[in-house]
Amino acid sequence: MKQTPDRIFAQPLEQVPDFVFNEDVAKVFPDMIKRSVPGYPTIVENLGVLAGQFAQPHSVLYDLGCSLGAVTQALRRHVRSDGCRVIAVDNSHAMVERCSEYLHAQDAMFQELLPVQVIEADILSLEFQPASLVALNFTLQFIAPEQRLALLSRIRQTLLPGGALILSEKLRFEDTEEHALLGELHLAFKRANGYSELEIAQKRSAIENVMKPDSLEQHRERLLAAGFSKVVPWFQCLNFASLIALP
Ligand code: GEK
Repeated sequence: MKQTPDRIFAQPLEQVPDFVFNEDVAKVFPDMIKRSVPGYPTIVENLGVLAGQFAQPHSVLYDLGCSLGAVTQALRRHVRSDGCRVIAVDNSHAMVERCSEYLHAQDAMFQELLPVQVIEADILSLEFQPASLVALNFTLQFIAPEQRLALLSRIRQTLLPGGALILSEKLRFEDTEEHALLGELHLAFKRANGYSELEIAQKRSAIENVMKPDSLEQHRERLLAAGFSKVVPWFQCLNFASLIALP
């Protein structure tokens, strides 16, 4: 399927507003995330593969901050346990509307796909059901830092034995040189994907108040404080990484 190209920040803006997941973003999202997040297609596909190892029969799998449902689709491709169902949640109306359309189109075309419920809700006020897999694929970084521990603690409590949380995030680095180097290399990645200096600068200024990355050390400490027993990084590409957290 041809993806609509992301040109959101291509024209000079007098004032760059804070980034929001609105209709304009939802329209170009697959192109935007692929050209902005190094390793995104690999993370999404393998998140499905990993989920296949942790999913317990007859349990719920959560895709939190699902956007257009890329992770849910990977779960559908890889999870083979009996009786699982996916609950995909996002608080952006535009995302949820498109996500539901895509997933229901799949339902109409293929049989025996995992059932999916798409919910428009804030994950901070969601009542979790017992689950064997929770995916937070580049979502936690948009949650206010002071709310992150409480959310992770509730996710920990909802996880069944044998299950896992898979957490993907942009990272910051405590070593200043490492932070600067990986930041520069990320800019090179964006330029190589066709973003202009203007687009890069305007996107950065739109997102800086909205998305607050943590370091790997902060993630590990917070996950342990939330009650997880083990934190295992399984993927890193430049300043983007994904972790498995075990209950
Ligand atoms: C993917 N996982 O394609 N409650 C619910 N949703 C939220 C909240 C919240 N409090 N805060 C932010 N979101 C996807 C990509 S994008 C990452 C995830 C990115 C949602 C927000 O509306 C957006 O759709 C998503 O989290 C973050 O694998 O754009 O860098």
